[in-house]
Amino acid sequence: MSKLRDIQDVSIDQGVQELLEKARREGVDTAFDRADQMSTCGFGSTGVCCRHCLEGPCRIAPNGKGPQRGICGADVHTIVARNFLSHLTEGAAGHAEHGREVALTLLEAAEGTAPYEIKDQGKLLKVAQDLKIDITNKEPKEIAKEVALKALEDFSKQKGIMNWVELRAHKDSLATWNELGVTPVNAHLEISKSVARSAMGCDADPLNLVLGGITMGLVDGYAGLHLSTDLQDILFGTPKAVKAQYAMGVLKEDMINIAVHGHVPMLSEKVVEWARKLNSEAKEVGAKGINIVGVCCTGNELLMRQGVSVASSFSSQELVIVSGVLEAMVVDIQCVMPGIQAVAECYHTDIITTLPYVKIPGASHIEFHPEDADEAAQAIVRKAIGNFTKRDPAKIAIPQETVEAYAGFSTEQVVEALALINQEDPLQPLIEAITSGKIRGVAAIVGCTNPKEKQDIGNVTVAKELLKNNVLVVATGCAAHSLAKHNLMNPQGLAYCGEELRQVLEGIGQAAGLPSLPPVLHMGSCVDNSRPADLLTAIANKLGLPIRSLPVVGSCPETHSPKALSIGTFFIAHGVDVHVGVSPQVSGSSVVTEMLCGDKVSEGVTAEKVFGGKLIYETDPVKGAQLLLERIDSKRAALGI
Ligand code: MSK
Repeated sequence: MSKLRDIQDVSIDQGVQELLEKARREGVDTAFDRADQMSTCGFGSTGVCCRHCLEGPCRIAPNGKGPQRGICGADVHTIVARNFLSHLTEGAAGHAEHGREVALTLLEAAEGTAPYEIKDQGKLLKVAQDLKIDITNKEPKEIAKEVALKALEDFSKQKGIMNWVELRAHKDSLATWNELGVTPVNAHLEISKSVARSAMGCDADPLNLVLGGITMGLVDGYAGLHLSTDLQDILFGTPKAVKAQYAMGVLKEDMINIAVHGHVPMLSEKVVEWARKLNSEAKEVGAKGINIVGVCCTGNELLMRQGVSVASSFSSQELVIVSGVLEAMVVDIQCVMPGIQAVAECYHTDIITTLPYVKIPGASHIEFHPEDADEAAQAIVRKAIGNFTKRDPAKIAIPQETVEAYAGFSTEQVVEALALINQEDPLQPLIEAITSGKIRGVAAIVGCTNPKEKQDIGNVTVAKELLKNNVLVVATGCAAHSLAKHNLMNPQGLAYCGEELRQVLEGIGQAAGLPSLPPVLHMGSCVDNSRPADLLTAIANKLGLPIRSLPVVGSCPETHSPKALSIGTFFIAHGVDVHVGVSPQVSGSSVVTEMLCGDKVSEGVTAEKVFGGKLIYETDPVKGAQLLLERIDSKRAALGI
């Protein structure tokens, strides 16, 4: 058996270290330790293993020493490109399914069959008008129904382009995609086509396969990210600045703790509502009340709109249970480790799955459908209440540390803050700061944490390097958890900012009556990567420039999920350079690597030549940040600023 890492090498989060030590003491297996025991497969990690049919699996030998083609004759470039496309398809499908479920919920809310309000009527009207829906003399519910039906067309129409591409895409980016023939018609059609073309005996052209991957990035971006954010804001409210607490210390010994985990906010919003309503029942069993804590992106969704505390990002999700005070972990979709059930069986925690297509052996299942959301949420909260007295006092240990963080920076909230400086032209102060060099560029730090990496170190290091160099940083997903836990979303983090950036943050903050904006702006969950994209589109429109020419970059230092690859591809398709710190599993093909990572002087077709942005793979976060700064500077130079 491989040696396990010292706990200090697993995470830089003190609370995670304490709980991992406890888990090891109690003989509880976690993802961090399983990662240490898993040897890396040289074929899979370079993308050269093909499992698309039953002739194989086939593997291409490195350095020409062994088979150079699969049994069907596919060479390494076809195999790597096809595997890359499969990853992107999986990522896009996850987010598209998220979008479709939100659209159905909006439809049911509008028809009165699901118990949800329309919380942001202003956004509803704006989206409806932008979709060219006639809103004259119509009730909000009528308009919401038409918006929901427009959204559902993006999963069914057979001609034209997706409605949300027309709604949200920058015209120059769209012109490039149309010229290449990669603009999606509808999400399901494109995902189905992508699965079909990846099958044995279909698409064998690496370039064509990578272009298919661009379509998957756009499906993810528009049917997943933009559509989900827009409709979730309409249903649950557009986030505004909010203060909350992060880290494992948000668990409370004297309260009933319920973790909400996954991605889709329809159920978790109801769990929060019913936890408030059933507080008196919690007191009857001896608890002071009910404490909801967030994990992964469900955590981000509730944080952004309700200020709910966040306990854990992806890689340490099992350790929330190891605290011994978690009565229930409620999960929906994506990033839910099957391993949580085995951990829960060592404590009194109930794992509750809620969707018919996401189950875990041994877990409880309370099925959720929007129309009976209240009943499901009540049953979940009552199940947790029933567990409170089953705790084993000998197994309780809650790390003390919590960290204060400011979140809730939707695009609308950012624009509102800027409007306090220039009401007529809110984007102007930001553009002036970029043009003058006070803000050298803008970076979105996004994506995950990964059990095989030292948790938080990549996300935090890239952020600090960029902040030090006066780059404005926004964050989403589990990367936002890392940055919040390490004081980059509260005033303490201003110490990491370059002098000029700090002045800008203070200037905007003081206009809003605060000492400063936080150094990193939390824009939300994975699907909320639509928010930085919206901000970029607005800036590009204002300047009359394509997005590809702006000094903006993305970074995903600790990703584990194919969803991060499809989101990254969405940004590359706009001409934004994207850094990843974990192998995207394409290095087995020089051709595919060159297409994605090559520069302007590379031979052949590259993402940089076609779109103006490329993939940057660098495991060292300091070097990764330096490469991003170089890209920012070259875009500034091209603009003459
Ligand atoms: S939850 S996709 S680990 S960000 Fe969105 Fe976190 Fe990555 Fe899942």
